[in-house]
Amino acid sequence: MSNSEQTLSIIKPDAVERNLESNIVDIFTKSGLQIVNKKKIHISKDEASSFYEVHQSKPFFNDLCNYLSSGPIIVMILKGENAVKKNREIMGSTDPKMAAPGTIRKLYGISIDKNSVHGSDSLDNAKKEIKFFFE
Ligand code: IDP
Ligand code: MG
Repeated sequence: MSNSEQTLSIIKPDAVERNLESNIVDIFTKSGLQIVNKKKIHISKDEASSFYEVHQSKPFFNDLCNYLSSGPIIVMILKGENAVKKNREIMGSTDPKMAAPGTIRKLYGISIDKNSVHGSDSLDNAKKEIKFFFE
């Protein structure tokens, strides 16, 4: 049975700054995820706060929003079989120190806050996040 999905991926400022776009895109495409849309943008702190709204009560919320708006990011729609789960597996754990070998966060993440990529955590959130950046 085919279960093609779309999910949202973001290459965060720390990875854009280090020119890791093509390395990260290669990891996705080699794993069978297709990039159906991609753009480089620089969002405001208000936009970052709106995107990360679910985390507004967390102690790291302010830093998180400052960080995501600190420089250019690359937002992408990934498409493929079980794309939401597959993207999360390819990304690795939130904390790069805990991430499995070969994952993007293990390869490139600097710290829990500068962890190089974002990925939607459910199909529902994927739809909302794609809408947020692409509609
Ligand atoms: P995720 O990106 O793996 O889905 P979330 O729990 O949704 O992780 O957190 C969103 C982002 O907030 C993380 O990617 C990370 O950059 C940041 N973050 C999460 N937990 C912490 C923390 O304990 N300290 C600082 N930043 C954090
Ligand atoms: Mg998350």
